[in-house]
Amino acid sequence: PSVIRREDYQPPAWLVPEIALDFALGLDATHVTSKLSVRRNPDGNGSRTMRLNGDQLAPLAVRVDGQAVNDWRLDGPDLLLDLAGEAHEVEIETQLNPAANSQLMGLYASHGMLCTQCEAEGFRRIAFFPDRPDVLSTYRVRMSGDKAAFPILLSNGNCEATGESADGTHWAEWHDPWPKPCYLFALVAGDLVANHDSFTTRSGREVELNIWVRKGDESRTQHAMDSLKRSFRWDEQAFGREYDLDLFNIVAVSDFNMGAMENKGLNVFNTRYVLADPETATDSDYDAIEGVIGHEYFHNWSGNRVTCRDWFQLSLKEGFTVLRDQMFSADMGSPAVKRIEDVRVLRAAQFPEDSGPLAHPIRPDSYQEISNFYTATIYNKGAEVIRMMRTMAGPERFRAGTDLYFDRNDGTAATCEDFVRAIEDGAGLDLKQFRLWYSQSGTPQVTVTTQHSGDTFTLKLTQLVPPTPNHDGGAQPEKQPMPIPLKLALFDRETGTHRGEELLVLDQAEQSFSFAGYASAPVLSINRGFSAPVAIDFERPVEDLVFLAAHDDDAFARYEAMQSLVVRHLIAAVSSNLAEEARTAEREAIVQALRSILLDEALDDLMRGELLILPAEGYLAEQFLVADPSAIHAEREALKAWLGTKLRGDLEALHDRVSAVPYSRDAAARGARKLKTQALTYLAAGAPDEARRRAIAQYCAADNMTDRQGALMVLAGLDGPERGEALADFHGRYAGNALVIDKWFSLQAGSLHPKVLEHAKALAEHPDFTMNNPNRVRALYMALAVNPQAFHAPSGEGYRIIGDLIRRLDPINPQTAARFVPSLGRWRRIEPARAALMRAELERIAAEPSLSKDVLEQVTKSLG
Ligand code: B3K
Ligand code: ZN
Repeated sequence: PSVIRREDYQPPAWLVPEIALDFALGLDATHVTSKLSVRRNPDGNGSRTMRLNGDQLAPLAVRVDGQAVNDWRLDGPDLLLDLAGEAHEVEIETQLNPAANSQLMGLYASHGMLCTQCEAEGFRRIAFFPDRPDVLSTYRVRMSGDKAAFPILLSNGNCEATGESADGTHWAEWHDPWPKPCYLFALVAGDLVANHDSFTTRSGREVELNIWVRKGDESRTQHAMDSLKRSFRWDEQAFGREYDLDLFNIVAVSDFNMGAMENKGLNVFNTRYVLADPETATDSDYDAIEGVIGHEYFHNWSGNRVTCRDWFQLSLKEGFTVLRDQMFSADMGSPAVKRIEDVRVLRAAQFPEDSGPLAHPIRPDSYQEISNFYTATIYNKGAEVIRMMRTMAGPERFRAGTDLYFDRNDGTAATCEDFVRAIEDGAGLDLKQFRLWYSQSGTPQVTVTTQHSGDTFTLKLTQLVPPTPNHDGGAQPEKQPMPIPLKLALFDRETGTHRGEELLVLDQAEQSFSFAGYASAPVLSINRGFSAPVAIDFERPVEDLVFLAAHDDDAFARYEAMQSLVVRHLIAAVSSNLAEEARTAEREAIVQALRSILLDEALDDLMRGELLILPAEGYLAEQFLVADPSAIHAEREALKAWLGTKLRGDLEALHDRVSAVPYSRDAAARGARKLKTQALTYLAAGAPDEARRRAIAQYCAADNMTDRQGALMVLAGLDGPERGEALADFHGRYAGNALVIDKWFSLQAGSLHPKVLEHAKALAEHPDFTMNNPNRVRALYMALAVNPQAFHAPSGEGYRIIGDLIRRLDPINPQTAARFVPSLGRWRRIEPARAALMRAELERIAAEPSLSKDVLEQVTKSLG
């Protein structure tokens, strides 16, 4: 397999300042004519040869400066052309079959509509072109097609002309004045209706906003539109960024490989991140829509106006834009709750990446298939790294840094180094050593020990960045210490208060920090707000955790204390070094802590809900060098049952209280709904009959999807006739609503029911299941892959189901298939019997004769 390396970067020999594309549209035959004005790059290597990337394209005609030529040649999928002069016009014709494009990259058909996905390397499936992000062009797009089939014709920028022909076709011409790389090109043609609105920017530009959906879906677009307008306003206020066109279009597509795509002026979205109403979308769905709408909009500056020089710089736009969307969502809702959720995602998705066979730095040094690098590391750890710079600089100075970054790099394809330098210069920080965060992979482990003598409290901190494989010759066996910003506070045990938060930067392997004036030993609260994406190892008395769980004024730290209390108990219980008496004592400590959270009147319900969440099994597994998933599952369920039994009265009272809160979208009502289902979850473990009764009542009374889905989730995990009845009712009620039917699949595949694997196999045969829709595939199989008791069934059947899926899906949609490999790739960290089964499954995949580059890279790295 060919490996692309960051150090091999060469500027392009030829630039394409302008491109004109002409599409004669048809679902199974689209004719494309591309006219490129090309110019020799003064900073290039001077080669006469222009490389035009292609992927399954055949050139029907090639013209240079108007003359047909035939001295072009193919180099694999690419077309090479020798050009003698300084500037030429290159024209190439190709023909595509969008209906046959099941990969959903390039131009494809979805429910009779045509749309594109070009990032990262999809444009080469549409036209021969130097498909690399450092070639920026202004685009003119003309498209024509049957007016009845494609009444709406959209592309980037502004529509400049439209017309009709006598043969029933019509056409439109679009022009985007902003130069862009081809990965930001988009085209949509279909029978769509819009929610129209407008936004006036701070300098008075009137922007037309449209959210385009299939007929019948328009009533579910208002939340997305409101989120879009809030995003426009927020980016002006928080980052000084204003929109730069008169039109902003969003199109919702139901067949889509990921969440959404930030094409200039024409964002294409998975329907999942657009459509919502209370009846069909949960509160989490609403939050996700707001976050993704914001994310794609914010890319207009962090991604489009300033783009990436090469794909190694992906985190330049993705890490920064994730940070921006996190800050936006925090400002729109509860910053405390948002921070806790973001850390939970990081720990669930990114920490395992960093400690597994696919570990890579946020700026990788090599890749085989770039689609495999749209990871939690690039996105979420990338955001954490920039957040640390912000923490060290403070908000104002950080803003000066980002202003400088946008100023300096506007209109260019930049690097992570450009970003760091702008923050250094604009914020006045020295980030020399900090750059290690870009090149070293692995989650740093910080060990804390404390000492108190006289009136001085001393903190001894050590850091260790574990070795990581980083394939293709880039292994990182030894790491250097990195600057780790740690926010901390020292609490007085008597008063429950502290003297103010401090920021320490640990930048050596080992360092001590002393604090004078503490006559009695304070309680340390460290890594407050999760100021650094590290794992903290701190042996401390249980009383201190109980104290912090009750008193810490930093919401994240309070959550963390609660989590630690549970994590350390479960680790001890799983490692079976807990005598029965100690186990009971520890469980009782957790009961007390949870009870005080249930009863604390100062807490809002959204935050109370966070504090009630038990650490995920995946996160617990991470705490072991080699994990036994059955033991973790059993201990965690046993604790849940214990809590459900001991707190039954409190939980029933809670369920009664929150069930009386009427539906609204305000924080109090959302908090009530979150707790409603959490109460049921604990009761289901400790008092199943009571839970069943309440879940049925909640299901029947539900006037919103949050309550209905929550109740159904609980019922789906329990036995009894109500289970089947409720599932059938749900399916019948929402037949035809693909996003809700996805939930129906997920709930069953993700359930605690002992027969979950049997259910999953039956679901794969259900008439509503299809391998051609990524949302449906993920609904069934991703839910299963992240359901520990199903995936890790001792028989290996869970592994087999996921392995079979990968092999069957790869020829249809390699990008989506490759996303399932990392679950099996964790074998080294799982007990030996299962590890062998997981490995065998990977080997079975590897033995397939013609694997995609995507799956092949993930499988070989996971085995290697
Ligand atoms: N930039 C796109 C991701 C494209 C993924 C291609 N495999 C969405 C986003 O991050 O906003
Ligand atoms: Zn993004």
